[in-house]
Amino acid sequence: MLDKSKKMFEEAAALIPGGVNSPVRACRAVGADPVFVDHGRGARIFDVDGNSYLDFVSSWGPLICGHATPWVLRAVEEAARRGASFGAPTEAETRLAALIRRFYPSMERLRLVNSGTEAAMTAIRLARGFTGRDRIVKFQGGYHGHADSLLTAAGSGVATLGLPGCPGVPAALAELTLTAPYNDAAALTEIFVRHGESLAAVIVEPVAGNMGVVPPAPDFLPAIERLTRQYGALFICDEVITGFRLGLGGAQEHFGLKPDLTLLGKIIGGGLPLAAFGGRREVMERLAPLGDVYQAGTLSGNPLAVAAGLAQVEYLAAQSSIYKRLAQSGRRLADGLLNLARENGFEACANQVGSMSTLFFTAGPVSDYASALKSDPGLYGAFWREMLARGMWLAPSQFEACFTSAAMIPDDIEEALDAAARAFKALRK
Ligand code: KE4
Repeated sequence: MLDKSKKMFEEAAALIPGGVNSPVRACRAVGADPVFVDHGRGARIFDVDGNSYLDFVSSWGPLICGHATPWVLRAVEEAARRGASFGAPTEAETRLAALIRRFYPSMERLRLVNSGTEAAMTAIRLARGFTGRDRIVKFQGGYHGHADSLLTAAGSGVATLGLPGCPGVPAALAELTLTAPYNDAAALTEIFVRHGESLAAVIVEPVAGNMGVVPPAPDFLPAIERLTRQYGALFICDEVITGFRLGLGGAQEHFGLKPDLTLLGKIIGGGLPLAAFGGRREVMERLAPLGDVYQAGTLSGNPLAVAAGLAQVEYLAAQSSIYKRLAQSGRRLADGLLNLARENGFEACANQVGSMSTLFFTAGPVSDYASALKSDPGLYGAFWREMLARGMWLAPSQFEACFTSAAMIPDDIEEALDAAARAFKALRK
């Protein structure tokens, strides 16, 4: 069934640590070997052994409209004919920046980079440079890429692999990152009372996606906004997942936020390596060459990635009814999986915001990292394997988001729920 994949995995493992170029793809947490992909088309992904799956990973978020969309393909092909990279500005970068700012007016100035990690790393450096302060605050289970300052109590692959921390990050640097439980405004207030004058920034996923999906409590994001303003720290809103996912204006539109800095990624690259960071003009203009905070990149604003991102975002802007469909499919999937789990006698709860959701194998509720950790990862792994065998491609980790895509039709969600019904029955034995 997965013979070619197994062979490719062995070959890869002889060259690439763990056989993968990003740890969370390793599928270790779900007791499996990674499945090698041959291609994707629309809502489905096809492995090298000819098996097809409904794709609920969406490349970890970027493919909100599914695989190989005609509009992205056309845009990338046209751009490639003009040359892949120039190391000089192109007008398309300005067009993408303008389109982003149209939906994220808080991003008065912005820069295009190649990954969410790069965007987050630079936003932290910029906040430290602008405020002259060194400490930052992140939340346990939050993941903002793998920059040194952001690996403390990180979610996503760090949580998936149960890594206690990260050797290689100097203690002197790690101790400048303070953490609080997600959704705990009181704990954050305590940190500000004690350290407020030395805090450069608070960085948060406005809807957590890297401890599994956890929505913000009503008082949480307003508390971050209020405290950062009161103490002169910057509010960094990490919308790498939620940007153009929850709606065209992301979480800051959904919750009425005005961050000092915002991170975007994934969807704005249309599947190619592109991310962005931006915010208040006086902060962003501390960046070289205007200011003295340095950030750079050979392939920043790369023409192929920008072409893909423009095509994707322009499509979403023209088809904004997509978001209503995505919210309906996200709700149907989350409710359906939860009902099936409970009908089959499994302790479970589910969180869902728009097209992103997580079924947790714990009674719940899951409102932060500590409660997410009460999930049964072994049971999640068994469920993942049963679903894979029935043509469903789920995130190989309890601590990730499940995404519905606009390429899915209601029958696809029903197909997934039928597969889950059979998977849960198989697990009951
Ligand atoms: P990248 O450096 O992986 O492009 O982005 C880092 C990042 C920043 N902020 C948020 C909220 C993120 O979710 C991410 C990356 N997400 C993970 C999965 N949730 C990427 C998957 C991987 O590491 O392979």
